[in-house]
Amino acid sequence: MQQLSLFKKVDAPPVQYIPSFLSKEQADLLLRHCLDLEWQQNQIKMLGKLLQVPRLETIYGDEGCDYLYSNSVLLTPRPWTAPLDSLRQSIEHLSGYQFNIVIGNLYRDGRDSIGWHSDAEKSMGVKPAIASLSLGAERKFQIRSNDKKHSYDFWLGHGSLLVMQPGCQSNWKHQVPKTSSLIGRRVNLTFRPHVKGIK
Ligand SMILES: O=C(O)CCC(=O)C(=O)O
Repeated sequence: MQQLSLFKKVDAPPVQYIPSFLSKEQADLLLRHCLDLEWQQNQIKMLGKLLQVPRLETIYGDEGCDYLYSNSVLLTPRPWTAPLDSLRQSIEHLSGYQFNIVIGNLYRDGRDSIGWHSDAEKSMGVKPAIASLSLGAERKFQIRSNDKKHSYDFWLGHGSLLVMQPGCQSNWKHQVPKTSSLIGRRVNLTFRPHVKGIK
């Protein structure tokens, strides 16, 4: 399996990118399944204002793994679907990490995005590993060091997997910026650990 590891390079983010984690046929099937999941338009409180999150979101996972982010959006998991659970097991097998939840983002077109952030919610425990699977339209994923001295761009393609290793969230931020290109839908699934009972 072709795999790109940057994390042995000095000043590179601790990530591994596997462009063809899924075959095209597997990725097409999974995309169809994901488009039928329960997606919701959430609102986030920022600077005292309630704004629409610029993408649709969903969460599946173990019971008791509610996920609160930005002290504002609470996601309560639905039970695993069979395809998501089987994907979780393949990713656990490959990466050696364990995951209790998967958060989905549906980017309807190039206007949908996620801004600079790190995923450091207490509910994931200390130094979580996060595995991010992409389906549909290719989008630019940017990652930069907290001191802004180092930055890298990845083009996350259909069926690819990006594993953010422990420590990545403490020292690096990432985003998927808006684009004016006419592009189609993209689904991103981030498999995460969760310390049950902590929000
Ligand atoms: O869509 C992506 O590739 C990134 C998603 C992300 O950063 C997140 O869910 O926290």
